[in-house]
Amino acid sequence: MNRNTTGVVIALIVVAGGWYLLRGTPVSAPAAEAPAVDATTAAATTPSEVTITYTDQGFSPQNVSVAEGQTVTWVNQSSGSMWVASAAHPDHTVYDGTSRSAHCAAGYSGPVPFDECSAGASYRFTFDKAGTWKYHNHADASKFGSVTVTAAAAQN
Ligand SMILES: [Cu+2]
Repeated sequence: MNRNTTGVVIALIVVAGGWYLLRGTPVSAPAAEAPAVDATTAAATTPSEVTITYTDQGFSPQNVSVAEGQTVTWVNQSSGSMWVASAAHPDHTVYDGTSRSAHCAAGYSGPVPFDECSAGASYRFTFDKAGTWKYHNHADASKFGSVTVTAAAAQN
């Protein structure tokens, strides 16, 4: 008798709990926000983040343009290693003037270098200098690309 009663009580709790949870489920997902289209900012429609994939064929897209302050993410989908680094191989001095032996050293406290400093599955870098910055895969310098950073437009 006690077992039966316990079973009934548990069944009721499960049913009531399920009803409660389902009752709280929205019937439809909230509508996605419509992208704001503003002719005055048409030139600045670059997404806030740009993703570059690295495969056995190289970086894709190979050349991208971003605005100052934007972040680029590289994702390794190749069968080998990816170590994104500023030109020029092997010292990687072009972006910030410091060499790999300096900016990849333990204890380095200067500006964040455009150098992954080791191979990894993905790498993110935020560009805060205008210019065209060439980079390559330090683990396979025959693979390269560029990021063109345009100065943020002055706001009136
Ligand atoms: Cu290199």
